[in-house]
Amino acid sequence: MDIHDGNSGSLVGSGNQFVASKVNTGFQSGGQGSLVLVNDAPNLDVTELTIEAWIRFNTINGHNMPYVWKGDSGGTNLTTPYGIGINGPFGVSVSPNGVVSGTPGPGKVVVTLSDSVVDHVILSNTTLVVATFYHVALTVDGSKVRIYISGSLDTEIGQIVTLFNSNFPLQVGSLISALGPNFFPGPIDELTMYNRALSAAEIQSIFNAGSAGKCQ
Ligand SMILES: [Ca+2]
Ligand SMILES: [Ca+2]
Repeated sequence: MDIHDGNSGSLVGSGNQFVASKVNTGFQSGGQGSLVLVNDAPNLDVTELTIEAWIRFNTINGHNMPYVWKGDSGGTNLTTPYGIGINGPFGVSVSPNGVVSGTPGPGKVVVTLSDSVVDHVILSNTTLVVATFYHVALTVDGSKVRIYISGSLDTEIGQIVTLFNSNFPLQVGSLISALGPNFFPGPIDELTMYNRALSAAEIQSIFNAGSAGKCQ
């Protein structure tokens, strides 16, 4: 897993594999508790961000299918400043003060943001389908939250929480907890995080690079 600033990830759990993917190979979780773990570091404590990656889920397998999560091992919303995944068949749940924007449904992109007091869950307008590669980008700029799918703006909503400093590790592909299912069933490729919101033009250009990859 390439992380430009040198936060190295370690493989946790069994069945981790690197599979043929969008740009050469990508990481694929072997199941619940099989992930890339990146320790907490100051450069992961951001107030603005972009998370972008090529993803493909091979099935709809559970409550949620997180592919990036910065919170506790069990997936408690108020422990994570940011998380992104694909919604499963059982909708979403938030804490008593939480806010849900959009309509849950299997195959929706689901974003979780929190300031540790309020959780804001945002769902994409578009429903993604199994066995298909999508480029998905989340941007948070301090006032708006946007989800781009395959280079085009899909969702834009007012930001209601300021991302807080979490001490939990970044979990890629699955939550650490053995309870589940809460893992992403397919390849995650070219995953990149930025400490600013990329522009629509920058995201379009990454999407257009396609299987050539943005780093080549
Ligand atoms: Ca790759
Ligand atoms: Ca931290």
